[in-house]
Amino acid sequence: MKTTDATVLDEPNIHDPGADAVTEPAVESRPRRTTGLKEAKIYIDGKFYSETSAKISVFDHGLLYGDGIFEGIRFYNGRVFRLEEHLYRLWDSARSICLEIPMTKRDMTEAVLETIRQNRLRDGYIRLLVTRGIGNLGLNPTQCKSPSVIIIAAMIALYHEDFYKKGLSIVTCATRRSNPAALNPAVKSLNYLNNVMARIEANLAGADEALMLNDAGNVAECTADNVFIVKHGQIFTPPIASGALRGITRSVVFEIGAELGVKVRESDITRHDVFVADECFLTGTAAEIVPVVKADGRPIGNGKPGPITTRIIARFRQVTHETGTPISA
Ligand code: PXG
Repeated sequence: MKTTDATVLDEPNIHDPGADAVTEPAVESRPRRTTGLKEAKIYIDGKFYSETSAKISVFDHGLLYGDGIFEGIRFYNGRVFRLEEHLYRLWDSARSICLEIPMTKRDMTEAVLETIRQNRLRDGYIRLLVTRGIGNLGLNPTQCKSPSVIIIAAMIALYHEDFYKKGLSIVTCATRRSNPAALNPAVKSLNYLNNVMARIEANLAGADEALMLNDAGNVAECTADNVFIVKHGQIFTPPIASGALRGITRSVVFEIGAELGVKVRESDITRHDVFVADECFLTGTAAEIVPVVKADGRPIGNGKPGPITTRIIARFRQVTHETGTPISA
């Protein structure tokens, strides 16, 4: 598949009534400009489309069965952060579900970079999906002959600085992290309904995030973020076997901990451990590193972001701005 000669198929609507207008075409009920960009160009299978013309078939098993995989990637200051690791995880997800990604990692890298270039962005977010492709209405994927690759670049809705300064509240939810013997949560599949259900629980409880436990009752992670606690100067996070995703931001915390001389260890964590922690924080591509100051109504530590969390956030910001795959050709 060629990725370098991609063209923009649909010109942006030159009669666009403007950003504040709410007029929609009669058959379009989607919100417009969901990328936050005025003239977004979305990559589908080697070509670029405008936001309103970027479409996939209703017979794509990604839609019919959630049969597909995804990655959420950030770029900062003209560089894509940890792109190689995201692609490795994507390829692992694909292998696990017997999905053959129809291009090489090198072509995928170029497709991601070209999508960012086409959208003239230096800082933002990439949603990369590979769907099983078009099949019939049965779930058997053997009819799906050609997987689709979709790359969406968006402006990232930056969280308000208060979010990082004041910290979040989390609640334990009843929805468990899926058992690895069912759909292994290590697969970043297009079926995220389990996490969506957990997120709804947090919303209904008026909390910022949901803490998800595994079948053993230990902490696994939050709905789109890994969990860390700090106790007696050491950092702990649940192991992958607990159901935690092998988060890329999580792995950066291990590196920063080593740099700062703070031990970071994998260990089973219970709700009790969270309640009595000195500090707690979450990590994920979208949220980056964010302090947690309340769990199930209990203040964590003194109810304010802790000193180790604050140091890690500061170092993380340097790392994200100084490293990564350059976007410019
Ligand atoms: N846990 C889960 C279940 C995730 O899906 C993370 C942790 C954090 O991993 P990274 O590699 O990002 O540090 C994720 C991340 C989004 C979005 O909208 C991202 C994720 C999941 C759902 C939504 O950006 N993935």
